Amino acid sequence: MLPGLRLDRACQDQWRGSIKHLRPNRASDALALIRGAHANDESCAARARDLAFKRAPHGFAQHRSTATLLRRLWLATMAVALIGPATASAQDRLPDLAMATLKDFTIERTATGRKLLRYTATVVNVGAGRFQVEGSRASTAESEMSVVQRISNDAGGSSRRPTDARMYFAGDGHNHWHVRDLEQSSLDRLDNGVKVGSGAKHGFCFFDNVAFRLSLAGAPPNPFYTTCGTTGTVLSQTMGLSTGWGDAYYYYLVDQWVDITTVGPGRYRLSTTADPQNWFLESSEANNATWAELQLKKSGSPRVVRYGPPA
Ligand SMILES: [Ca+2]
Ligand SMILES: [Ca+2]
Ligand SMILES: [Zn+2]
Repeated sequence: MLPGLRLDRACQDQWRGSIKHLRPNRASDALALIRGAHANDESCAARARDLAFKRAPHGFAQHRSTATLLRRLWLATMAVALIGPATASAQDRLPDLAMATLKDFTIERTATGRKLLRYTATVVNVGAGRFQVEGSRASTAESEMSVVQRISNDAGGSSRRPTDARMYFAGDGHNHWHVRDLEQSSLDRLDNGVKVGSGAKHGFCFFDNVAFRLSLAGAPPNPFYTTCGTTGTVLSQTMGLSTGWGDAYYYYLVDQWVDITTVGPGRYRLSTTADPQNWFLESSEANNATWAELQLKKSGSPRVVRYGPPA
């Protein structure tokens, strides 16, 4: 069996386009595809060879120079057939975003007379797999990057999944990359549910900076993701949260508040939701929000009445 042969969804994504353009029995098409496959991920190469061979078996036979290749193709095809069922059942290891208990509620009165409810929110990954997003753009003429989610599986492979999420650089006085609206907060009246405010923060630069639950299977003992990228000119940027790790936005950070200038004393619920637009695939989409019920006073810090479910 050839080493490293594996089928996964990433391969299919990677080669679907090329394979579609393969003309039956055109060895040149198939050879071009195979050469490309060799230059890429070996695990995907087997898949590509297999499909190329199926489309152009006679074409190959006409090429004397491809005799060796043909033998390899047979091996690859057999190997794929042999290990196909096992690897086809490779299970995705999905991340699971959730919010840790909200804390550090404080009131800021600004020089311009505004009243801001500040708080610390921590997004965590409690899933079996890492949460990884990959931004990319064609050139620096594009100010934003489109974002794919990379999903790992238990066979050691991974696949890429397109999303509607966007990445952008700076914008909040920070020279780093942000994923827009990874979290969203809402302040609602407790008695009638009417929304009275929302979180001001829209840009999220995240990485492993809070050890949240390292007892989870697959949680690395040390941070794996350590930056969200500080170079504005790059064409691609990866961000992520490992299993068991979290990323905290502390109450004193830029935009980490809800404006309550016109909100009177009383009871309110502050809710924060991870991935509110559901751009990212997770093992559970039902645990993404947490909340705290607060007694807002005329003056002084808010009192926490009770907490919603933590991650
Ligand atoms: Ca979740
Ligand atoms: Ca989601
Ligand atoms: Zn920032």
